[in-house]
Amino acid sequence: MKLEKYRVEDHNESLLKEHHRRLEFLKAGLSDTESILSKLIDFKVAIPSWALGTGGTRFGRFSGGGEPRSLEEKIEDVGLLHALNRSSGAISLHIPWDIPKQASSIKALAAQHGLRFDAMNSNTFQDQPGQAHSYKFGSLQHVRKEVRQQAIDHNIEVIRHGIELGSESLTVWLSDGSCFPGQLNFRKAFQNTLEGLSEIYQALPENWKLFVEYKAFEPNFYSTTVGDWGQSLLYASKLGPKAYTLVDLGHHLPNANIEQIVALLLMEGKLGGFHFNDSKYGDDDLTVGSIKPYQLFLIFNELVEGMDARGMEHATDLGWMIDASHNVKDPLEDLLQSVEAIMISYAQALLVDRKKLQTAQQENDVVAAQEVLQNTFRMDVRALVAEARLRAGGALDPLSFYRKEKIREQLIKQRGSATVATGL
Ligand code: PSV
Ligand code: MN
Repeated sequence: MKLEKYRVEDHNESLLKEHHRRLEFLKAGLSDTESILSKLIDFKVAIPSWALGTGGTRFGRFSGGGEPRSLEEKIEDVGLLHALNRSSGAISLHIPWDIPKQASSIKALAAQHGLRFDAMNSNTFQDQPGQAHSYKFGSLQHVRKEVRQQAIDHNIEVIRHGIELGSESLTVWLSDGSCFPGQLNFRKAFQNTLEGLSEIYQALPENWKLFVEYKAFEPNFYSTTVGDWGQSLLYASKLGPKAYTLVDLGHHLPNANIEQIVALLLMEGKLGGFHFNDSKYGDDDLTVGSIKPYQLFLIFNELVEGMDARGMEHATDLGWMIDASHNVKDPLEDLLQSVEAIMISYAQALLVDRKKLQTAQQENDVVAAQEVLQNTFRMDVRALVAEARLRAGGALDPLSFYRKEKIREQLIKQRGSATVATGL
């Protein structure tokens, strides 16, 4: 489904007056909005190919209809998001859920929508039909060499797919671990995993990065072999300069101080990328910013501060991706909300008065430091984000446009109401 440009222009026209009123009000209280606007325009968040269908739980899955039936349709969906918000200019594929049959035509289709391929994701947490060895007791950690080798070969194949598509990174998330005390020799599991990751690392092209994603629990509930940022950093440091830690917001133990983790990983030059989502209890995969928006802002605050301290390019030096898939919303509406939440937090973080904050910190003025952060967090920056979208050719209010144009209804008409996208 392709958006007619004039429909977006009509939509923008109808909202322009009110938009200008809000923007002028906001700008009146800010000193330099142009540099912030250009950063917002440059910032793109990758959409995972598995978030375009309704997510399921082990209790069931309730498809909303019109889900993409193929990789081509997933690319069309991300293209649609990008046309609306101009901030979703990349797609991240999971193999084997989305194996490109003909890489050149898939690449060309993505380019037509202005999309590039972000990190490739391997999958050694599920058994695939016809697979020789089971991952029931882990993949890279496995006690048997042939299982480890199968997992290594799979990751190398994922890299090959990625090269054909122009991707430049591989994210490895392992569900490896144990469910009961005594099941695993922790040291041997670590060493096997490191050995496997090293072989995968050797297969990376020169310009590629390897992201080692950690997760404290699920599907293993006693131990996880890449369980936290410390373990991930240990692997990444031993592997070499192309290996980095990837932070997924839902993968921590309750109340972890994620902003501090981010700050230290950045300081060490070992933060590679991000999986955004939100949660109340664990890896809930809810819409970004729907539960803990202040935490999201605090994380962005550290990201901006830490990246600036190292002279990094915000838009390109880290991998930015959403990783969510829940079961009640229209996935495209959910993704529009998630990207908006990310842009709002990023904009707010750019507006933090760093000098004032630093002075407050130096003077141990706890109250003033808190005021700096909370004053910024309470600022309504939506007009600034909308202005960036407008200048980039997107819709002033993507969600209302999506609803008014009945995009889901059109997708259902095209694809049917019983389609099921690949993924979890
Ligand atoms: C695991 O929970 C995870 O966050 C990893 O990134 C996976 O690749 C993704 O979700 C999809 O299942
Ligand atoms: Mn993830």
